[in-house]
Amino acid sequence: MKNKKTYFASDFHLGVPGKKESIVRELKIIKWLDEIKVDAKDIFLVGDIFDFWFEWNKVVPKGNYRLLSKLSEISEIGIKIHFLKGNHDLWTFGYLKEVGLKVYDSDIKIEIDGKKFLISHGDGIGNFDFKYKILKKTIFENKFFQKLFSILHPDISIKIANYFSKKSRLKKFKHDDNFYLKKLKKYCNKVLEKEKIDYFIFGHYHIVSETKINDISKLFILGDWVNHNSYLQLYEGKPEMKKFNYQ
Ligand SMILES: [Mn+2]
Repeated sequence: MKNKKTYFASDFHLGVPGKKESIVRELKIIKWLDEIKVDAKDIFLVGDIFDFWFEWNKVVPKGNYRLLSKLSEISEIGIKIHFLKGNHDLWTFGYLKEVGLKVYDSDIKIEIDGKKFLISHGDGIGNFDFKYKILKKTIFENKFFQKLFSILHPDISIKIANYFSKKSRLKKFKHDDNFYLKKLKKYCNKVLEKEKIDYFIFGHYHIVSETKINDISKLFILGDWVNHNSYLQLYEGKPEMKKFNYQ
């Protein structure tokens, strides 16, 4: 049983809505990590772990110490931790590697337990949200704007970022869950025209969902840890959506 399982979770959004609530959530996540470190081989953090993260050349944001040190401890005992950038925490430039995480800039295609996975934070995929896609390409992922942002004093830039991050969260879910599910299913089907994928794993939408795409393929949306405490467990190629019960 030891170190046989793979775990997937996303959207911790640490930092919001305020310090107090965020620390409660952080401690809950740490309890979960302590529980799964007993049998985990790989842990995939599928984006938006931090509600806002930005790294300057010589400066990282305060906070999140407990989670970062727990992740470091876990990686040191030999569990691989994979960190996919989300739309809230894409500005990491090396520090998280020091913590022991393997950081990915884009989607992961990987084979685990003989199954083919496509793992993605899930923002900006599929045939919708065109405005956001343009914004992401031209501003968020733009080196020039990142440089410009980094010139400001961190106390000021973090304040600005938090303002926009709150605003984007309020605007985020224009449509209901079914709208996104339908669009994501369509996206999966399109991918399947070109290659075989057993399991699609997405975060971002704060929906907990296990959806059949066809006889072989399934789509899992990981939910979040703001409302759901949800995660996916893979054991001997069998995926299972679970919820962490925190006393
Ligand atoms: Mn997101």
